[in-house]
Amino acid sequence: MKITGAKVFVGGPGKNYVTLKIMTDAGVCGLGDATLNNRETLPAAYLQDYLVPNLIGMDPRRSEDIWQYFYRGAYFRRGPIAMAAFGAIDMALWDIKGKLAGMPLYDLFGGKSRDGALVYAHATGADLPDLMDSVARYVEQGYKAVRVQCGIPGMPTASYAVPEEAGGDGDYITDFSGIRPKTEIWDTDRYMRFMPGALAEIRARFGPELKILHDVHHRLSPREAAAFAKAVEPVGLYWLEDPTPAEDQDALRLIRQHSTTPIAIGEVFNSIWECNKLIENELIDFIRLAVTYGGGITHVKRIVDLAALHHVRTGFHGAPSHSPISMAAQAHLNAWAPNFGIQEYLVLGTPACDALFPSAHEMRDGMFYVSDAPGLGVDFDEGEAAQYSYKPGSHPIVRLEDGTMWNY
Ligand code: CS2
Ligand code: MG
Repeated sequence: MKITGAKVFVGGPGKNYVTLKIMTDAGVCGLGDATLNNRETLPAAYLQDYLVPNLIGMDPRRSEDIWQYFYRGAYFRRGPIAMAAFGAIDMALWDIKGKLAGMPLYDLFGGKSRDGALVYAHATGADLPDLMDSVARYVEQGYKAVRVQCGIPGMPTASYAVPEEAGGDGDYITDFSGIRPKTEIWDTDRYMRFMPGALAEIRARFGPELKILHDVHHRLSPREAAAFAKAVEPVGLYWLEDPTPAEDQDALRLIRQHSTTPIAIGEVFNSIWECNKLIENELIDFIRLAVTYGGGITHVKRIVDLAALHHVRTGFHGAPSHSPISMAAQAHLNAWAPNFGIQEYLVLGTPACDALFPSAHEMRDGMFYVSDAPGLGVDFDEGEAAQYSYKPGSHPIVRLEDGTMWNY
């Protein structure tokens, strides 16, 4: 069996999805997602210029060897751009594998460990009353877990994932107002003084059952993160996410020494080598790598297996920057993984998105039910895709009030 061709598409409704379609002489096609939010054209170029020409003629069933060929053959291996490109190819080859076998991917991994996978939604508010209304709306819709992000009194601009005005939710992930990013101003002291109390008020309002998650988004030093994690211990968070930049994996020891608040890290990582110490030393409770820029199913499944040995559960990244293709790949891993935790889920199901990526996956009562169709269980409508193209856009950048560059 041979790969006969591959196409790369950039664009989508409100997102620069990077979609890979691999064709074979068996008449079976596979789909992959190479969307790297904020830098979408780069994995697309890596695929088009270097990887697709080499794919032609390869046997699509040899997904492991093809992964090794591109990873080791790159020489300058790893990094989000390369791993997103490898990841898309890997997802597409697994999709083909499932279609050839007539089986949904979860069956190829070892079968289902659960029917429904717990998901969490993104509640946000310009201030605490606005956030409370947002949480109430998701609880009303049946969500059992909600991430909460709040405007901080006195903060010079809106903070991460927070609307400027009450009632908005906006697309805080990629701002398509051009390639020059907007600037967000951050002040840690105001955040540290306000947020623990806000989280306690949310717990008091919604009771002990609701799973409450909060994303610090890399903004604190290890010591500040330890103090914050300690302060919110009584809230009983489901997880505190990215409390401090985790390139310095050892920094997480300080948090562990001061708090039992569960820690989730990993969405900015792209290989096992960036998180193996966090997992082996049990410095985190959830690993968040995304199948897309985590190098695809083959590589991320290795990380899930390592995590299972160390009581670390999965909590795959699932921001709007992920297309329904990688969300489907993660949904199959979520159905199978013995150490599944939770899946981030921003409502992808707009009519335009469903028209571009038809699938039979289901979301109800805060649980995601993966399709039983062979392969990934998601399709891609090239006719729909023709109306979309790349739109320059970028995340904001963040500065402190004195102008110092900070972490977005
Ligand atoms: C966030 C992401 O979903 C999350 O946990 O950290 O939405 C992140 O802000 C974006 O992926 C950045 O592109
Ligand atoms: Mg995050």
